Amino acid sequence: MTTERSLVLVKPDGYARGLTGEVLRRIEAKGYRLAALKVVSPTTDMLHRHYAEHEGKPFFEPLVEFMSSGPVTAVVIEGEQCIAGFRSLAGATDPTKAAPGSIRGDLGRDWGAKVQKNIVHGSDSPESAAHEIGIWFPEL
Ligand code: DAT
Ligand code: MG
Repeated sequence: MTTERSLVLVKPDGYARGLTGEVLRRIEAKGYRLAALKVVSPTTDMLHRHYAEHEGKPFFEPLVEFMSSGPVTAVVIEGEQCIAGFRSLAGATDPTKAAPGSIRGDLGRDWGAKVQKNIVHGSDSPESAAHEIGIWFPEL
């Protein structure tokens, strides 16, 4: 079995609040390896490709606008089952419902915006991970 990789983003809210280190700490404490890491100001083209599955949904344009609002930290993490493992560390999409102990549950909240600002993104399947790593790390 090959070691799995996942694309993690510390979103503009997490970056602006100085939570990048806390997110990386949790990933490393869990035991995953940081295979690549950079601070990026994403283009709308990158974000449209990254969030293509959500095109047409009511939160799509607010999501792209939010993700364009400042730098993000993009990370490739590595380890057996790290895709599911990071989704578990991240917690539920809605930060109000995300369990305490998870990144979104401990560090996120509802801010009354049209899009949920929930600190982190993590790939949801090996196919998404390969697609997303290609967008954020074309050099890999
Ligand atoms: P996840 O990031 O947990 O994989 P997703 O892929 O369904 O969630 O959605 C992408 C992002 O869009 C999510 O992190 C926050 C936002 N979002 C999702 N559903 C939403 C909704 N119903 N209302 C507002 N924002 C939403
Ligand atoms: Mg998703």
